[in-house]
Amino acid sequence: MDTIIKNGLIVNAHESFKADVGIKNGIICCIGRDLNDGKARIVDAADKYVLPGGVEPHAHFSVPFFGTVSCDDYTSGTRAAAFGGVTTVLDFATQEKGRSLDETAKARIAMAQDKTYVDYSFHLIITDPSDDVLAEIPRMVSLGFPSIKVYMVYKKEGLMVDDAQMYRILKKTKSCGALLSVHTENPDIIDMFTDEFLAKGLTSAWYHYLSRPDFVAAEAGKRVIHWARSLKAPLYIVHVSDWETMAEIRKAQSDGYPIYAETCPQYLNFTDDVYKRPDAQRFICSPPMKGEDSRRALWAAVRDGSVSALGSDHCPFMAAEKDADKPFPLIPNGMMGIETRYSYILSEAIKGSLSLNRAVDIGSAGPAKLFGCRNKGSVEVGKDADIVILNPDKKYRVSQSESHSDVDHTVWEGYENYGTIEMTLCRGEVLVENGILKAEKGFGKLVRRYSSTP
Ligand code: DUC
Ligand code: ZN
Ligand code: ZN
Repeated sequence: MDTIIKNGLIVNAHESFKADVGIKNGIICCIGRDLNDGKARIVDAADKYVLPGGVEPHAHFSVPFFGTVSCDDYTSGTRAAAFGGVTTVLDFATQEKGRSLDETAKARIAMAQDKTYVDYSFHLIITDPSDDVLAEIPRMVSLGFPSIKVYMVYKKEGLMVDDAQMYRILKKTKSCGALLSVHTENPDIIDMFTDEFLAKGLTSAWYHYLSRPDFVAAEAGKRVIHWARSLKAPLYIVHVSDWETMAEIRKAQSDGYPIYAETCPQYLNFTDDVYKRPDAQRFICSPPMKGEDSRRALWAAVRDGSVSALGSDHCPFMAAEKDADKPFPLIPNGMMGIETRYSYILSEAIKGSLSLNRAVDIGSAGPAKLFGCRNKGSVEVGKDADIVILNPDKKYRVSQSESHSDVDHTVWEGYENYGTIEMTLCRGEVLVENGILKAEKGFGKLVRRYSSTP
């Protein structure tokens, strides 16, 4: 064996037990008591948790948006991920209109190759679903990209697909075992509110929030769930932020439909109160944070398993861009979170808000399973040795000065995190140890993914 992690409490999505973990050639080769072969590097994990590396299902690296570009690229974004215990990141490859999915994927691989600290893949965002593009989807699934995303919003930005296009995409993804992700908001209603506010000179971040009332996300969510139900098509709703969408997803799940929910730490930790703060513009993201009723409903869904995955929706912009004295529709939408996502939910588990197994499920096993990362998401013989060693007794406060993204501020400043990640390993290699980066840029590999849907 190359490494043995000894005496820790292994926590997976559905079990916790004390054992040693043996690693050989990047794979977990055995799990048992008193492992030793006299040669392996020994890592003592007594009184610590041994967890699967986080799987981040939702990040936007170097994404052109609002006339600028999100400020983390594959290098800085995956560096922050590694410090946050994340060993696999899924971001997005957005189809330029007229371009094939194959070209879209190849261009994205060229951007990421040799640049990442952790393993990676991406969802393909379709913006121009021509017949040729629809016909490409099965091939992309067989090449290892079994997940497609569409926007029901960002109409003026040219990202949105219309209802008929979306229905056709859904039919296609269902037919070839791809999972369709969707950002659900109603663009026409948002534009109507936005125009009304701007005409009255109401331009602050508070009006970003008011331009997107709860029903804007819920109505779009209900529509797409309706279509998915009629087709019995698997559907993943990204960044669920409101109680009403969550209620609709629950109903579909209890009726037996494969409808999955992702939520994000910002919707679990903050409410619309943030839009009253002096730094409210830093919280401009879509969908915005909602009321306490939604926050509570999302927490209930996280606890009872109605939420399958936690995404960060990491899409950071520099403070100067967020703080610019501009009306809200011109402030780039997005916040940081890749470094805090997994540790936040583990911290909440240590505090008692949910079980550790649920935290591992939504932070790692759930997204690995849904998005077909077969070798990820569990501390189990045969899986990649993607492992986090967490000291549950050590607290810290999140601060920008201790963070590893390229962004110059964090909305998580001051959050008291219970538990400290002491080591992140990916395929048996130590990426981060006691706050020191050990990995080489370019260590991360493209993950070949497989269809997870029936
Ligand atoms: N919403 C954001 O706030 N940023 C990135 C993309 C999105 O949908
Ligand atoms: Zn979105
Ligand atoms: Zn997003």
